[in-house]
This record gives sequence, structure tokens and C-alpha cells, in this order.
Amino acid sequence: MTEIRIIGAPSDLGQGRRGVDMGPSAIRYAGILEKLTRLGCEVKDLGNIDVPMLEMHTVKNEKLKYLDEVIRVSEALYSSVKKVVEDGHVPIILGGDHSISIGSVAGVASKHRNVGVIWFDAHGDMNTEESTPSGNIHGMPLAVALGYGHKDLLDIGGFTPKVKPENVVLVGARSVDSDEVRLIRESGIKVYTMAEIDRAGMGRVMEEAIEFAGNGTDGIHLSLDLDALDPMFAPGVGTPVNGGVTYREGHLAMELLAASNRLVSVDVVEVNPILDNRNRTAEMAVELVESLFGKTVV
Ligand code: 6HN
Ligand code: MN
Ligand code: MN
Ligand code: MN
Repeated sequence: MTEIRIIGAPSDLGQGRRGVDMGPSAIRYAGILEKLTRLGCEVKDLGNIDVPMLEMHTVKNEKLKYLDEVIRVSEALYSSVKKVVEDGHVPIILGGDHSISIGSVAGVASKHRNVGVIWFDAHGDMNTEESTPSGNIHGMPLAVALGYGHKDLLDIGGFTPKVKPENVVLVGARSVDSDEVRLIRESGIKVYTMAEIDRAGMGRVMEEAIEFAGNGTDGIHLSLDLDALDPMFAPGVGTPVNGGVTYREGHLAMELLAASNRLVSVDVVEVNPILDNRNRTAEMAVELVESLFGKTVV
């Protein structure tokens, strides 16, 4: 039986808009605990980690907004995720914006030193302070996992890089910044853009992605940014981009990951209830997580 531990990381410090800090509540309200329990998983909710309140802090560096606070959140999340994986359980980390993955990937990699990563996202999340157009740290967590970026972010957990580029796959990309593209190419990670999903189909793309992230590794960490989905299915995100993953493509991707039996941890990020339409995006997130943990038709 899969033993799942839910950890809320209600942080909005990595981006410009309020509301994403309510993501964990919205996802819980959409029934994540009950639905995973119904699937036969043992699920416990560990509650939320402490996150500094945005209004109580000021931006000191325009290229790395709320850096000190993001570091504090990353350290706290690192510790709680590390404990969950050391106990042999599967953490599901509820964001919050995508900067929380700096801590979650560090926590998972502290036990699974050779973990692979599937980064489901409209964006690259491969910016550094040199390339960022916004200064928002949620545009940087994949770069940090690979060992690029501010030293204090790389130092979370006391080791860097957290993952090897040959085991990192970005799926759903369609919005990459002009200076970000250089690091994406140079890093050597595998990228499946929407054009590639259109041409080859999500089935083929995920089979390859699972091979890259799962073959010879200690398992797969899925970082699920809801903006990977088309805004039609996930309107409640801070940085929506048209032309995204459809409802069935999203589910197929999760179903194939479930069938691979290689999943060790999951982030569910960027759900913003203030921008949402009657909690639809949180509900979509929970549905996808059900497929990820084995929900089938018959
Ligand atoms: N996300 N590339 C843009 C930036 O500001 O760096 C957008 C990043 C979005 C990040 O959605 O997790
Ligand atoms: Mn146990
Ligand atoms: Mn992201
Ligand atoms: Mn994104």
C-alpha cells in the first residue's frame, strides 16, 4: 500500500501575485485526502510548513525577490520532505508557487541521490539572477536543482546539484524567456515542447520522459505546475499560457507515470484560488493526482 504524506507549502514569495498561498487549502477542499484514501492509499496530512507573510517583508534585490524568505521556506520544506522520504513514504507537496520545489527537490534528493525529475510546466523555470526578466524566484527552481543560481539557494540541504541533467525532462514547455533558452540548451536537459506533444502524442512523449527520468535512477520526482495545462482546464494560475496540455493528455501523462511504478514524490504547484473559477483548477489538480496514484476505469 502506498503511504502518502501531504505537506502544505503556502508560499507566494516566489512570484508577484497574491493568492497562490491559498493553494494548499483549495486542494485540500477539493478532497485530495478522501480521494486518495478511496483509491486504497494510506494518507496522512502533516499540515503546512511555516511561511513568512509577504506583506511583512520587502524586496531587497530586484533580481531575486524575497530571497531570504524563500531560503527560510526552502529549508523548512527540505527538512519535512527529507523526513517523509527517509520514513519510506511518498510526499505530496502542495504549493504555493513553484519556488517551493527548491526545498522539495532538495529533500527528496537527500535520500534518493540519483533521483530523476519530470517537470510538467508551460515554462522552463530555468532562469538565474542573470537571465530573469521578473526577479521572481518561481522562474528559477529547475535551474537551482541542476546547480545554477544563487549560492544560498544551491546550498539548501548542503549539496549541489540535486539532479543530473540526463535525468531531467521538461514536458509542456511553450513560454521560455529569451535569455533562459541559453541555459536550457547548455544544461543538456530533455525538453518536450507543446509542438512535440502535438506531433508525437502525449503517450510517446511520456514513455520517453519516463525512460530518461526513470532508467537507472532512484525513482522519479514529478513537479506538476498546473499551468502546464491549457487555461481552459486550469484557469486559476498566475502565469497562464495558451496552447497547453488538454484534459485527456494530462490524465494520460499521469496514468503512464502511475503504471511506471517509479514515482517517489510529487509537487502540485501554482494553484491560485483568487484567479480560479469555482475551485476548478484545484479540482483538476486532485483529479490528476488520482490518476497519478492509480485511478483507472475498470
Ligand atoms: N512558474 N519565465 C517567467 C519568469 O518570470 O521567470 C515566468 C516563470 C513562471 C514560473 O510558472 O512556475
Ligand atoms: Mn510507514
Ligand atoms: Mn513552474
Ligand atoms: Mn509554469
